[in-house]
Amino acid sequence: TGTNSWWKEATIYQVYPASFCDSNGDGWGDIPGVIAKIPYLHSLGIDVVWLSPMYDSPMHDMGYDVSDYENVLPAYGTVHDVEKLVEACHERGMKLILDLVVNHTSDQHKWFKESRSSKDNPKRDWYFWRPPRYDEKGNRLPPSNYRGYFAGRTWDEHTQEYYLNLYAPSQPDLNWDNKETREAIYNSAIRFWLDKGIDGFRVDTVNKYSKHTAFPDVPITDPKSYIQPAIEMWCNGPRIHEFLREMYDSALSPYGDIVTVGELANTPDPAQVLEYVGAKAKELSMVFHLDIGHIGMGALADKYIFHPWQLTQMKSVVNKWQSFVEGTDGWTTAFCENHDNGRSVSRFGDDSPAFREVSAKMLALMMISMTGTLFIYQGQEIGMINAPKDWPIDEYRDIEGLGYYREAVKQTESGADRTRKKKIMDGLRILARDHSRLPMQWDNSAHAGFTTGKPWMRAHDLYPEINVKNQEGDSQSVLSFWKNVLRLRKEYRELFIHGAFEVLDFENLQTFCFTKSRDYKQALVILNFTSEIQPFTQADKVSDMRLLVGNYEKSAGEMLRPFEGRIYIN
Ligand code: TEU
Repeated sequence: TGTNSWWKEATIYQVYPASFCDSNGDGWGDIPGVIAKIPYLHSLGIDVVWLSPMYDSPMHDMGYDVSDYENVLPAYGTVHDVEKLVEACHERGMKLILDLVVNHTSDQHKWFKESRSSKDNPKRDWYFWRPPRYDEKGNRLPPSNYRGYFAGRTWDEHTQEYYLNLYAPSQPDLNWDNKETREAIYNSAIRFWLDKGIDGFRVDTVNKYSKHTAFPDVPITDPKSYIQPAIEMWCNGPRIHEFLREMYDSALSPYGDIVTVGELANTPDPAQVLEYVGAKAKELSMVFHLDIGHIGMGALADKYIFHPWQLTQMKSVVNKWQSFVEGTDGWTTAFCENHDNGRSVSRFGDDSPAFREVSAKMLALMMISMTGTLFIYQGQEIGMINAPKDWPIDEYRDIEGLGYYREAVKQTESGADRTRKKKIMDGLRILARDHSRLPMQWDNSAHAGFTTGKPWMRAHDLYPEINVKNQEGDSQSVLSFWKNVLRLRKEYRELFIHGAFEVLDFENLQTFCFTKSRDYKQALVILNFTSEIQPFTQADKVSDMRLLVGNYEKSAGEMLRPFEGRIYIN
């Protein structure tokens, strides 16, 4: 994790393989499809492709349930296809990173099948098995009262014990406390792919590998339920730094300056984050701070209840992780979309026809001026928006969203909470993970040009209007805008990628203004987050600056137009 590492200035593009490009008409995106689009990504200005899981999997959680780390899901292609993708990237001076999903495997992984086969199987201890408890009436209870992300604890009929799963029952948690398990993970999931020439990993659920293995009950915070939120039982656990340091030393660093970006949950304290990403820590290159995705979400079990939010929330989140790098040896990330969130235009801008393009460009201006490694999610570069509000729940596919929906239906039907079903459905329309998983919109042919077959998930109704092909020939399009500002980000890298961040006029609920500075150079970024005209409160600052870029064609005026964004520079 050196100071001048290549990955600091890289623009990384996340490909969600199921939904990107289908080359053979089976309705699923695939690796040959990704290879075909490498020239497109290159022309956009992308340096690194991050491929979400393409491993073999029963696909209960879209490949975040891996049944074989050393094979590729047949619908996506073969290991050889991934090797060809590495080559295609390297030929153009680009790099490829994969998703490392090693907190859990699928229950179809051979390790788990062995582990569950008997109590004395040599791999029994590779997962967390515990006997049941019983209440006064003799009813069987799980070993502890935790609520997982998608489910509770899971009973195994065969060996009459429970196994731990923080996510779905089909995603049993691996036991990292077992040295043999860790070695198997390093060999199978890490070295196998680094040996094929990939350039690093996005590391799924990076701070959940070390559990409090006595599994004590947590205090009851939700008296209505037996299961309780218990993130403190697995986030930043007792041995986590030992594990990550070992993984770095023995599996990652032997391959040189590869990049690792961890997905870090529930770690609000910057000092604690530095323990993961400080150069001296020798654990990870950087992490995703997920707070931006949480804007407008409920907490824990109320995740999918939408809460109207204020711009000051966004400002404090951005400010926190932008300022994080000042005076430390840590690095940060900049992103506002991924496969676990709704589309940024729909959440933070306005996706109505009048404003969706201008707000996509305004958000692009915010992103390209952020310190840290920049991540773009597929479709963000053309301003893709959430699924239409009138789509019924049957169009949704995500295990998590559907889990919340079914729970809400039960609560409403039983009378426990009559408004729950409506509240969750309203929330899913904005926040569901499905919105980002709709097929990539390439052109105006059937199914957005994503597939010639029947897509696994319905294409957006608006693809005839919002698609790559329309935008490629249009110098005013969202896509052309992104190309331009990604280039400017590199040209003024000292300011945008490395500059010191400062918010101006923090309390203003309509506009987000900040500066990026380095030595005597300064950029002033002005973003109107509303669909109304707003006063240009920073007018006095720009007399000795010039307008570098803005998202309106006609030159800048005294007032800020709806969703107007401008960057001035001295
Ligand atoms: O997500 C981990 C995670 O805990 C969340 O931040 C996630 O957004 C989820 O919705 C929790 O409520 C990662 C992957 O990004 C996600 O797609 C997987 O489902 C999950 O791990 C399990 O592997």
